[in-house]
Amino acid sequence: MTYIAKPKMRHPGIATNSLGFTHRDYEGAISTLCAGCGHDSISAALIQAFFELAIEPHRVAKLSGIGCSSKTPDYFLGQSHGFNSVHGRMPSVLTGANLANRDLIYLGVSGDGDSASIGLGQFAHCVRRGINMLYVCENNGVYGLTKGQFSATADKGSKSKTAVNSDSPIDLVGMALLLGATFVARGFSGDKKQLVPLLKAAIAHQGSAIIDVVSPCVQFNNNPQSTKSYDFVREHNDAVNRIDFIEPKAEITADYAPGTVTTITQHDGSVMRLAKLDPAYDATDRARAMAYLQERHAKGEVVTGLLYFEENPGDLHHHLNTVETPLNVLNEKELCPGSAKLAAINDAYR
Ligand SMILES: Cc1ncc(C[n+]2csc(CCOP(=O)(O)OP(=O)(O)O)c2C)c(N)n1
Ligand code: SF4
Ligand SMILES: [Mg+2]
Repeated sequence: MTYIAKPKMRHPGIATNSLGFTHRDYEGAISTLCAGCGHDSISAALIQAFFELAIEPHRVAKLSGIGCSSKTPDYFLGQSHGFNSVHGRMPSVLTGANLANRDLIYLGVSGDGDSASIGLGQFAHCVRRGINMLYVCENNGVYGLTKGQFSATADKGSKSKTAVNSDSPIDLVGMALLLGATFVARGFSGDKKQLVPLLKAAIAHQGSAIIDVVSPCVQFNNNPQSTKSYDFVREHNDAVNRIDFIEPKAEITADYAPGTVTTITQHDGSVMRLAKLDPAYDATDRARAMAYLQERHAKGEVVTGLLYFEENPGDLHHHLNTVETPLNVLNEKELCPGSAKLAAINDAYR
């Protein structure tokens, strides 16, 4: 069975958010993934983030490719728009949907095979175009769905249940930095306390937000010699900061020692408070972030936290100067104003 509906019964005293929605209103079908799969923890973190942000589910469009990770949008936000595309092709479908209707909140869910192997070109172009989206890569270093072959994010020398990887890894975080993403973070499915605020801040970000989430595959890549196992990440996690996310209307209370906290206001008025765990780390310096990642990777560490952030990001609509009205509600005359107008535009380029 690939689809199990959840029972509709709920506790009468269940907590609600400011819209009156319960946690259940942000859930989906019952997961059919392996018990203990990191991807299920990411789904739970997404449910919590959207519930706490009190976003109406119909305002969200969730898109994915193919893989265990790409199946997960079925397990959260059951009342949102959803599109399960072809392996590695989610970014172009998301780009098209975003161009047609800028009013939705776009959530791309992908795997390391989906994004770094077959879909690497698609990933690169959608990041460099600055699509306003949250792109989550659920990174286990293997193709879980097709029984555990190494993906392009597997570290050199890392061992899965059946093989040793001899290729150099692709780091999607490093690529996202290089390609101009304006919000770049890495999380760990086993650290919900860190992941939920990162997701919330990325959803509020009005630009291209990429979160690579190390998400162990318990079936094929959770053995002690794997660098994507629960134990390895717990032992080698270098968290550069802890983020607090405060919504525009919420009261800001200070409970950090001065000098260790950076406060950043986002475009929508929400505030991120960054408690620096590594005082030398500056999340607004792209070049430094890239160098830091390389240095720590060479030492065998997995850097997590908010790695780079741009306060006024701009997005593809901003770059293209499109109209505020979503294109999908414009009528034919507005979309195609006729040959005289076209001739005038062409003349302007002569
Ligand atoms: C065009 C195409 N090529 C290959 C496949 C076979 N296939 C399905 S899922 C998958 C890999 C999934 O890996 P990943 O994106 O890392 O997701 P995971 O299952 O690990 O979460 C592959 C190779 C496919 N479905 N379509
Ligand atoms: S095969 Fe791996 S990635 Fe797929 S559901 Fe099982 S644990 Fe998760
Ligand atoms: Mg994978």
